Amino acid sequence: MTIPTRTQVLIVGAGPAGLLLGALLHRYGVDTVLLEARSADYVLGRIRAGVLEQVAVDLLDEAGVGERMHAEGLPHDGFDLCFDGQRHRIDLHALTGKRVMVYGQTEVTRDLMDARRAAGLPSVYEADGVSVHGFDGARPSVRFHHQGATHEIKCDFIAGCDGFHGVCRASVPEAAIQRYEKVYPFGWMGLLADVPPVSHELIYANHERGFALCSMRSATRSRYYVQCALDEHAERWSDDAFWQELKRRLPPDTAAQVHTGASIEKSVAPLRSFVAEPMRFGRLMLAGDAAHIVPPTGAKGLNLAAGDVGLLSRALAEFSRGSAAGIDSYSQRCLQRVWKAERFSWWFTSLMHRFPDTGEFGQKMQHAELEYIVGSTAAQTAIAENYVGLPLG
Ligand code: FAS
Ligand code: PHB
Repeated sequence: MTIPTRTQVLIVGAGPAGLLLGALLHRYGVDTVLLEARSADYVLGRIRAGVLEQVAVDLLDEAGVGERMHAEGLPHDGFDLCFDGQRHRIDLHALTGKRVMVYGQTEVTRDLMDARRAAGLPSVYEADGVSVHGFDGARPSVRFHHQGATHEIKCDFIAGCDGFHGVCRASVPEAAIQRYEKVYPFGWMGLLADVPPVSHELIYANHERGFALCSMRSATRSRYYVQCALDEHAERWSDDAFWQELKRRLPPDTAAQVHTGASIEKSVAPLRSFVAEPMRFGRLMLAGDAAHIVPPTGAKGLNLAAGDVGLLSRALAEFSRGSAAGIDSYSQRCLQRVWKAERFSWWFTSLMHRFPDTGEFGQKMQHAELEYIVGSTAAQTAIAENYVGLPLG
């Protein structure tokens, strides 16, 4: 492949944000080049999100990559809250008229990569030493090394879709950016296994030993999480130790139905809430985890990334037709939705996890809120509205 020296939008990062942005811009007739630090296989090997909001489903359809998602994804009308050995269903569809789609981030990424390859759009994987330049003016550019050669690509905009540890946000002058952050005093240990899920819907469990989540990727592949100490390492846990701990955190009748088996993947993820403001710096536009992080409790990370690039793709297409209105309002419109998702993710994490400093009074508050929720249609509607996703605006 000949690497171009110029394009309209240079996308840094081939996660869901970068790939979906490239697919949407292709639909709108805007040229892009995609740069990714890792190999495509490495990106596909990362096991992450599992739940898509309708906004994300609609954007994937608009990008022309929804076929396999509709064929293989699992529409879910509700999920269970579990505490005191009882499961209580939150009926998303009855409360909001909406549902969510269970379809793994790995499959979303695969569909988007396949579509980009089929369209012959330039993508550079294993791009080393990416650096971004001139975004405070009208002629930004990106430099990188690839297969022993150094390249520079001039562009109209740089889309920083390079995740929390990427180079784009890190390249913004300190005085131009404000960060908000909360790091949680625990992590999630996740396990993926080719066993049938314990239930047809997700189960979020609040237990004295810690939070647990029963999720899935299909009718034959399950994804489970247990809250763990921050310094926990997955390799220190046998599969059997994981299964035993998961079962201890579920009601006995549910635990008895858990299908166990060998793990395909097992990893520990830290939990953090983070927002960088603003999300635009001249011709550098941040989207997805490059701009914000949520604890995965509310299943918002991937969905926020999709919402960002839904707004960004339209703004960049408008700019190519002569209007800067979308670009100028991008950051403010994204952050309105980002902060609401940050609040829900923080609240749901605070409700469902055991914190070292909760204390007996704090425990009583958690328990009282859970009991209030299961007895209140209004409280359940508030949860459901946020879980199915707020409008893109
Ligand atoms: P991503 O981090 O997915 O993608 C960024 C890409 O940029 C990566 O491929 C990276 O290699 C590349 N990159 C980085 N630096 C670069 C550079 N200098 N040059 C070029 N490329 C560079 N969300 C949920 O909703 N549910 C979950 O259960 C869940 N679990 C998660 C577990 C983990 C361990 C992590 C880290 C996140 C999890 N998330 C979850 C959130 C996750 O799904 C993100 O929200 C989602 O990946 C966001 O997508 P992107 O913004 O594209 O960022
Ligand atoms: C997942 O299936 O990975 C998943 C589902 C829901 C969440 C977090 C993770 O809230």
